[in-house]
Amino acid sequence: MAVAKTKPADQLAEDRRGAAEVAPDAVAEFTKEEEFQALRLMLLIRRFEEKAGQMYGMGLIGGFCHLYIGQEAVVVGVEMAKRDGDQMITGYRDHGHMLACGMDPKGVMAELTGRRGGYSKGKGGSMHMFSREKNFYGGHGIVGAPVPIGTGLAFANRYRGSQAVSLTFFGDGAANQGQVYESFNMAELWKLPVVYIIENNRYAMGTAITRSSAQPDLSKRGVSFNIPGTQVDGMDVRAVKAAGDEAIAWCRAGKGPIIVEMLTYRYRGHSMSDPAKYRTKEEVDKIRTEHDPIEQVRARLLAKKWASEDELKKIDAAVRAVVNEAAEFATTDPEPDAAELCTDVYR
Ligand SMILES: Cc1ncc(C[n+]2csc(CCOP(=O)(O)OP(=O)(O)O)c2C)c(N)n1
Ligand SMILES: [Mg+2]
Repeated sequence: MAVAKTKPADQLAEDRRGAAEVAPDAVAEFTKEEEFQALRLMLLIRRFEEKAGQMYGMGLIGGFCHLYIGQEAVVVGVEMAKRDGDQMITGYRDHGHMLACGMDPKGVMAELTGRRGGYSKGKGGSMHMFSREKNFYGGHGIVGAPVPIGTGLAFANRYRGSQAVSLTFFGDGAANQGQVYESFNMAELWKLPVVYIIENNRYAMGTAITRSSAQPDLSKRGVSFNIPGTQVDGMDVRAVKAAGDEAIAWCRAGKGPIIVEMLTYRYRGHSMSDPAKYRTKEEVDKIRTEHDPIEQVRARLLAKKWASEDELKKIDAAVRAVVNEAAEFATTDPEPDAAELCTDVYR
């Protein structure tokens, strides 16, 4: 059965002058198993990020820390569409992507606290983690940088004759970077298997998209390169998965790159040091109450009687236990040995 694909209407209305409306296409409903899978993974990211925020406040995490709270449906829907071997790469708002790829929450949290058991041995921090095993290629602090690298991954896939697709994530702010368009040109010219996933959370640090972008419909950014694009309700994990399925199939069929603009929202400031004074509390509250990606799944599970409140509480408790265990590890694991200072360093 199909359901109407809703868009976060208020999100589009005032901020997206001239933007194309999201077509009310039908989006396939999730099976019971898919709803639970999405719920568990989105909850893991939400609880992990809440804990990271607390630990940052307690001085246990140093350096930059950009939380993904509010955007969970984007990476989870894409993860549900991807197959073994497909790669993911993103910017600095990256903890959700790592967890979605199956990286160990302990290793991610320990990297945030700068401990030995962290993915970069405690020397990389929030923005610099990788996992060849899980096909996660970072974790990049330079805005726009994942785009040429993700395009390079797609080139390698073509060159090696593999069927893998590069899932390259970047933000609305990054979409105005020059290197993005050099990458688009090469990707279409060589028909590279890359899905460009633009996480449009409406802000680049404190700058709203309408103040920075002449064309705020970012799905159209590939027009001059003949790269097709779609706009998706990035708060509805079902819509994200459906769009991911289509985009990945497009790439695997050898048709070249494709752009998927996910309309999403971050609830917290840009980073832990941002009080977010450039937007109203009402704006944030409205999205949280009307479009929260996790609440949407919970509401459907309850309405369909696929789960009771009690069962949902148990799932949340189990997820919290995993996150607490990660936090415990990240605060008891030793710091790297001083001798590590000069290893993994290019001279
Ligand atoms: C090349 C470069 N320019 C500027 C910065 C500083 N900076 C860090 S994040 C950011 C905003 C990017 O916003 P967006 O792409 O929308 O991603 P979001 O933070 O919303 O996830 C900027 C300008 C940077 N890290 N790299
Ligand atoms: Mg942004």
